[in-house]
Amino acid sequence: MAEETQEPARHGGAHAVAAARRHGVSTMFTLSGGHVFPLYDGAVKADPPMRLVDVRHEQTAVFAAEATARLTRAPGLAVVTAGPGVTNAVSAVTSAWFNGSPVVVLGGRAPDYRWGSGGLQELDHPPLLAPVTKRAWTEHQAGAVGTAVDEAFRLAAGPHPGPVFLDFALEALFGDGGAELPAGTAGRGAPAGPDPADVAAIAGLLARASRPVLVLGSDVWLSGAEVAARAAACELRLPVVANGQGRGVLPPGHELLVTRARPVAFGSADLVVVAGTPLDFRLGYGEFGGRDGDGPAQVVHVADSAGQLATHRSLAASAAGDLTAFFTALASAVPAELGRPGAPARPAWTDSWLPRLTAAASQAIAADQALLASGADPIHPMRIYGELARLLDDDAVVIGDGGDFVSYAGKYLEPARPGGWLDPGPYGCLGTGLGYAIGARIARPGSPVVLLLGDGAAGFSLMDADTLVRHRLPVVMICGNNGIWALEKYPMQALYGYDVAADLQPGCRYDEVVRALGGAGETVTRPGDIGPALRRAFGAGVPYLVNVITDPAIAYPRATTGV
Ligand SMILES: Cc1ncc(C[n+]2csc(CCOP(=O)(O)OP(=O)(O)O)c2C)c(N)n1
Ligand SMILES: [Mg+2]
Repeated sequence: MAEETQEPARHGGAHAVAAARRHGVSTMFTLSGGHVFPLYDGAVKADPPMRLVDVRHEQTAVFAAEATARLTRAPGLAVVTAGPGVTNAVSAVTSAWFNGSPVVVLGGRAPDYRWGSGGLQELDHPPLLAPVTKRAWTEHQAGAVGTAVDEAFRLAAGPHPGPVFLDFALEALFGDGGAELPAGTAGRGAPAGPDPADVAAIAGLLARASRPVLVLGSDVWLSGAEVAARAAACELRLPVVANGQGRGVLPPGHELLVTRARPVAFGSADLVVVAGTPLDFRLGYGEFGGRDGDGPAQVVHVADSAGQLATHRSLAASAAGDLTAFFTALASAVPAELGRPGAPARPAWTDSWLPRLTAAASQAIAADQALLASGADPIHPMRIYGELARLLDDDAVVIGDGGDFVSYAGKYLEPARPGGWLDPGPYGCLGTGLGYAIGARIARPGSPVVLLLGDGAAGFSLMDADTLVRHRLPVVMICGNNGIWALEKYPMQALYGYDVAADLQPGCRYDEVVRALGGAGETVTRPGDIGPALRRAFGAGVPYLVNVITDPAIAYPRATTGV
């Protein structure tokens, strides 16, 4: 096809692509199907063309879009074909729903003119997607596709962010939408700040607290409040426990970072202020205090929007609205409360509570060192993290997909910067790995991307190492290969005294899978070989899987399975 004769496309697909671009989208993650061809044609013929990354499972496409959203804090885009393309995407859409990730999923759909006659993949998708999206609907008119996609992106990115699903009747996508494509950049309204009275109430509680703790969750990063949160914590000298993508808001070794002193911090606090994360199972459902004769703690919940505030437990106070505005206001409101009736002239917690937590955190970190350097053979999984921590750049993106293997990482790898740690979040869906790695590699072209895979987790998405190879996306993959589904095997043994359906192939060569797909890798069985293998992986410049055979007898010391 001669370029000079190429007409700009004007079908619904071209309108959809132009509208997505207005919202900053530069990559479309997808798996092919005839129902969505106009979206590809629109991407190819856009000026400049939109990058297409074609993957091996729709779930991977949506996970990649979600990783983009979680790392860039701008909406990600996935395109899936009608019927099975959409249903295959559902677990990943649900993960984005639980994580509050702005993701737009555009779906193909059987034509309206034959609806009800048994067309290929004729399924009404929105009712399936409605419970796990901010909105799920169908656009039927070609001329309205651009407006509908614009609306989808606005909704996805608005507070509280989340996935949006939109499918198009075949006629709408293939039909003529007109010559005028959506243009320019979509403006974003400034988010509303919290009610000053709510901030004042929280400041009053803090000024009167003896043993407060501030919890910083993923939404602190996702809403761009990490600088204000750090400033407020430092200004008020509040001990901080970090969660999810909030990890790294305070760097490792910071005197206020007491995540490793969690049992004391949560058990003995008299006030816990939780910002930017739900009071879910990861935070003991918001029940704090009560340790060693201490009374229950008062709980404050702060969220980016009112709908996110906990309703399952009573709160001493709460605030909803832009988190940057919240932290900025809090930093000046607390000093104003000090010295008022019932409040000391200076914060009560800096004398003994903060030093107690700092000491407990340092002690826990010191106690890890032996296992992080473990010479045990078979390999103790913590030795992998001891080796990895030495090689990680500050701007690395670390992704965890697995059971016990990733629990170790969550506890012992402390990210240097916020946003760089991607776990599946509260939906706990195995299989995020390759999709997150693909999205991360594209969103952070200058940063090392490390994917930690349990051997069980690897089975869900490892075929997408092929996508890494085809699209030249070098990622370091580390498989913690214990030959079992450890996070299920040990709990089942504890409950029943035996286990079933919990064994995998011992020593399976997942590195050979990646090699067969065109990448590289190796298997490591001795602790001293881990470091050199990881160095080879970081230097390889191609997708590389280090398959570390670990000791299946080691179970992560877990207080609860969350069930
Ligand atoms: C899609 C999905 N299926 C099943 C589970 C239940 N599950 C949680 S952890 C786990 C075991 C993971 O095994 P592996 O990845 O090998 O890590 P290990 O615990 O052995 O370190 C399973 C099956 C889940 N969370 N998600
Ligand atoms: Mg395993």
